[in-house]
Formats: sequence, C-alpha cells, structure tokens
Amino acid sequence: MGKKTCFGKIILCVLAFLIGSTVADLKLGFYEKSCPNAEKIVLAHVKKHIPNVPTLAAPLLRMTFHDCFVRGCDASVLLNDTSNNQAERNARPNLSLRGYDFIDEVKSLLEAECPGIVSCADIISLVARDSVVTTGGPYWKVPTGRRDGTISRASEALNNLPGANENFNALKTKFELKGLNIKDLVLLSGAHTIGITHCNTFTNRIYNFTGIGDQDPALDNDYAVNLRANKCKTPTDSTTIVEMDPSSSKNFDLSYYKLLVKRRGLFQSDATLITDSSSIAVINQLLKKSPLYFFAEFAKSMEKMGAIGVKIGTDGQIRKHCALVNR
Ligand code: HEM
Ligand SMILES: *[C@@H]1O[C@H](CO)[C@@H](O)[C@H](O)[C@H]1NC(C)=O
Ligand SMILES: *[C@@H]1O[C@H](CO)[C@@H](O)[C@H](O)[C@H]1NC(C)=O
Ligand SMILES: CC(=O)N[C@H]1CO[C@H](CO)[C@@H](O)[C@@H]1O
Repeated sequence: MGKKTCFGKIILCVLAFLIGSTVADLKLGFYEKSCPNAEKIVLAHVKKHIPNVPTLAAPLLRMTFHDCFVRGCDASVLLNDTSNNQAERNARPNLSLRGYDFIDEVKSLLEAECPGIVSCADIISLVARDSVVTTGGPYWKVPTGRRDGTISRASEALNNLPGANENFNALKTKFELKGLNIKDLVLLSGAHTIGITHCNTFTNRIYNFTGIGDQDPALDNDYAVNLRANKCKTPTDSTTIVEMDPSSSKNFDLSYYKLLVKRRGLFQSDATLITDSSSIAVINQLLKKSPLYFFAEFAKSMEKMGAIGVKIGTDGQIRKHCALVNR
C-alpha cells in the first residue's frame, strides 16, 4: 500500500500492517521437527477419501474463507455452541457449511501421531489446499504455525462474512477490512467455479427483486427463465441444490468468469463483479490468459487469505478437539 493511500485510510493501513507483520511468522514446514509426518498424514487422508466424495472439496475450501474472515484463521469456525454462547458455525451464513467431520477425522489421526501439536487452524488450511489439488484444482503454499482461538461468536460471522446479496462496495469494504484488495476479491470469488448452493440464496433475483414480482435486470433473462422452470420452481424453495457454475461445477476452471461476463453470475455478489471497472479489468485479464494464470493468481490470494489475523507463538492454544476449547 502506497504512502498516499495510507494517509486517507490510516485504519486500513494499520490493519494491513498488523496482518502483514504476522505473515512472516507462519512458515513452510512448521511441523518439520515437532511432527514430521503431519502434512503427509493430511495429504494421505485427503487422497484416500476425497476422490470418493469430490463434492466435499468445495465446502472444505469454503471453510477456510469462513474461518479466516472471522477472528482470523484460528479455527473459530469449528467451535461448538456452549450453554451461554452461540458459535460461528451456528450463524446463518454457515448454512450448509460441510466437512466438519472430515476435519475431525484428520485431527484424530494427527492427535494419535503427535498429541497436542498440530492446530485445527492449520488442518483447515492444509485440508482445503490438498482437497482442491486432489480434484484437479490449483496448488498454493500453506505456511503453518497457526494456533487455535478460544472464542467463536455467531454475531461476528454475520458481520464479517459477505452475503450473497451484497453489492460491490460492501464486498470491497469487507475484503479491505481483511487486508484483501479488489483483485483478491475477484480471484477468491473464483472459488465459485466449484460447488453448489441452495435456491434461497438467489430466488429474490428470479422472483421478486424489488418487491413487485420482478427479476434482477442484471441477470441474463434466458438464464432466469431456465432457473425458474427447471431448478427453483417456487419462490420459497430452500432445499433444491443449484451449481454456481453449471456443467463444470466440479472443475476448477475459467468458466465461472465466462459466465460472469454473460451476466450469468448466480449470486448478486458474483454479478456485481462486472459493475466496477477495476474488477472488470481483473476478469478480462483472467479470460485473456490460460487457466494456469488463474491458478497462479488464485494461489497468491489464497496465501494472503490464509494469513489473516493468525495467532502464532504463544497466542491461542492447540485444541485437543477442534469443536472444544481446551479446559
Ligand atoms: C465474495 C463474497 C462471497 C459470498 C457473498 C459468498 C457466498 C456464498 C454462498 C451464499 C454460497 C452458497 C451456500 C449454500 O447455499 O450452501 C457459497 C458457496 C461457496 N463458496 Fe462462497 N462466497 C463468497 C466468497 C467465497 C470465497 C472467498 C471462497 C473461497 C475462497 C468461497 C468458496 C465457496 C465455495 C467453494 C462454495 C460451494 C460450497 C459447497 O459446494 O458446499 N466463497 N458462497
Ligand atoms: C459439536 O457439535 C456437533 C453438532 O451439534 C456434534 O455432532 C458434536 O458431537 C459436537 N462435538 C463435541 C466434541 O461436543
Ligand atoms: C414480492 O415481495 C413483496 C414485498 O415483500 C410482497 O408484498 C409480494 O407479495 C411479493 N410478490 C410475489 C409475487 O412474491
Ligand atoms: C453445519 C451447522 O452447524 N449448521 C448450522 C448453521 O446455523 C443454523 C442456524 O442458523 C443451524 O440450524 C445449523 O445447524
């Protein structure tokens, strides 16, 4: 961030500095001495199971986003409710966040190998990367050494996680608050090249956009007609599953961006990426180049996201069970 922008946005700059200063403290192969097989065990478990359930790669990738945007990448997303606290995983945006069991399985294997050493936060990050790679997606570096948080609040998930109906400025602000820029926003949204959603995240766009029974003019008409006829047949459907990138929802490729420019982004948060000139520039650049360029740029943004607000050194703890704070 240049000096000029810093003067206007002192708070963002301080944040960016704080985030930047912790990046250096995560390191590749953090468990090399303390638990030499840790990363191999994670990869082996992913390779053994994800090919049988390839649709799990998407929610595991999404989990890093939901973890890192709330209190930093500290596995706060995995904590269970307690008698006097509603945790992040029970906040509305978690709807259908899946893969908790998978993370728990990996954690059990690692606790058996080296008790109390490998954090749940690192497990989330490693599992996401390995799952995406195993299904043919991009590789990114995952420096480790994150420690686990002890606090998880549903209200913070609601405040920090962007919603499917947010506009460009809202998304931009939420990403900036995490030290991520417009390019990161466009690239990370590219994760919607895999995975699924439920009708209720976008039915407003096809049934009742402004409250007069209309559809979102930003959505391609043929696409809207098709969604109503074949997918979300009623305005109240909340169970039918829809791919964000139909026909290639299992492939990590450029087709998400191809759809965006055809006005077929499924969420408003996707569609809005073609309403800003610098965001459009990033999309056009991606579309001009090969998928490998997308992979390389996506990797950089994932590395940035994976370093948000991490707890290191003696901060936090290494949870024994990912859903519970150590007693
Ligand atoms: C830019 C703001 C974002 C918004 C508003 C958003 C919103 C959503 C919503 C509403 C869903 C569907 C949930 C459901 O109905 O089950 C979803 C799915 C998904 N999101 Fe995002 N998302 C955003 C960014 C990201 C980022 C940064 C990532 C990861 C890098 C990501 C990865 C995914 C994946 C992989 C799925 C599919 C999950 C599955 O198949 O279960 N999203 N997102
Ligand atoms: C955490 O909550 C989930 C969902 O309610 C439950 O299945 C699981 O057993 C809980 N984990 C622990 C360790 O209490
Ligand atoms: C659209 O939304 C408005 C305002 O919420 C509601 O009064 C109306 O009944 C809805 N119309 C349809 C066709 O669902
Ligand atoms: C997977 C999970 O924990 N889902 C929860 C998300 O939040 C809703 C409440 O808003 C719960 O009912 C779900 O169980």
